[in-house]
Amino acid sequence: MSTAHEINFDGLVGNTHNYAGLSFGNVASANNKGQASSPKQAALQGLAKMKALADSGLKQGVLPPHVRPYMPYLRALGFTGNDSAVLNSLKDHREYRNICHSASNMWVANAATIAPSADTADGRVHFTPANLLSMPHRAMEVAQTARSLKAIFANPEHFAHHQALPDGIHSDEGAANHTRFCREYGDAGVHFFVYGKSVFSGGAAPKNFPARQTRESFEAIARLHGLAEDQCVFAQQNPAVIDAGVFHNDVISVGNRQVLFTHQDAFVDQAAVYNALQARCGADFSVIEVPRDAVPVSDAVGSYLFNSQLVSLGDQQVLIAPSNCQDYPSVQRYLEHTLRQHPSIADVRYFDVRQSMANGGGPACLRLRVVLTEREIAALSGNVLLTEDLYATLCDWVTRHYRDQLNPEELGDSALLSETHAALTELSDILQLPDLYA
Ligand code: SUG
Repeated sequence: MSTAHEINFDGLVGNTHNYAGLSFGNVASANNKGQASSPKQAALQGLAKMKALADSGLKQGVLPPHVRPYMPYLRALGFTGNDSAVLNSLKDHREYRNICHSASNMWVANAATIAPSADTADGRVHFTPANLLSMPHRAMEVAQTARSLKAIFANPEHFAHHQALPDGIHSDEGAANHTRFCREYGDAGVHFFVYGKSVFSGGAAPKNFPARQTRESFEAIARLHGLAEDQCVFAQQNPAVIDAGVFHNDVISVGNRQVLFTHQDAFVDQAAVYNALQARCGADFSVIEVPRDAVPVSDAVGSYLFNSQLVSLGDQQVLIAPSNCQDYPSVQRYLEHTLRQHPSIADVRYFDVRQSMANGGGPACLRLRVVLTEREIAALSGNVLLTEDLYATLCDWVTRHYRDQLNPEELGDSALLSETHAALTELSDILQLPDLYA
């Protein structure tokens, strides 16, 4: 075993952050459709969370936003002429306008699934970008996600990159449905893959909202990453909670090291899921289960209680929760009176990420966890680990380039595309990643 660290790489919010109601099955996205957004506040809220975690002694990375509006999408659909002409045509194509401006790439928990080198057959860190096939505005993230990951994790001695999975049988939303359990981060881990439905086996499926992750996608990823069978546990989300707005498992569960924090209604055959995890992880694995009588699923979805980050500080864990949890009495009671008593939880800290939350993205959606050894950290490319300096530079960059407010009718404005180009050209210099963008 070698010393390894969990690094949270957070998505830097892009300058077109807006509320277009694009995600069917995501309650917040539907409820806030058409509201004005603040890209500047959204990005600064995200950076403040990153800074606070870095200040606590955790390693924190940054993943860059994508170029939006995404012109290759529009050109592939037959819109022609120069960029202004293409954007001008969107006046009569509101749906395409909204899709190509989405800043949804900020939720990097959906960017990829990752296996650390301690777990893989060839001893390298493996990355599979998510295909995000269930939503058009998300499916267009794949090319840039793959490019960004290859730019940062470039060294082939340590990092292996797979292509996104090929088709709808393998609909894949990445780490939002994946948790790795381990004693120390450098130990071999157990991969917990949670899916919404199985295409081949049939069985239970949600009735109203889509199941965005298939079992077959995670089986393929386990094969690609060279994981042994006894390192994997597959579990199905309870279809009833998908229908209640739990569109990813990270809306109802979070895990870290040897702890799973979850809701009583999260999985199909919950007792069997716990037993399988216990059998693979060993005696010190534990579950903190929130009973439905204490927190109903509707409050879990509204507050995003489980979209918290569970991070290790020394031997204890700290819950990094969205401040929206303070608006729900049941959640507040649970966190302040029950969870704080738990021997493995040292603290609960609240963060205001309301700009992201209004699109259904809490603290955990904004981060992609990558476990790296010290040698692998030394092999990273670019200036992507958050320091005082990088934080100050990024805050200044956001303040200069981002709008305070973005109204839905401003989407399609070609000035916004020029602002994106200016901002991202400078960002690729700041992050010292010259080939970041095409
Ligand atoms: O895919 N929302 C994202 C939120 C992703 C949250 N991620 C995790 N749970 N890990 C989604 O539904 C809304 C965009 C809009 O409506 O404008 C959106 O894409």
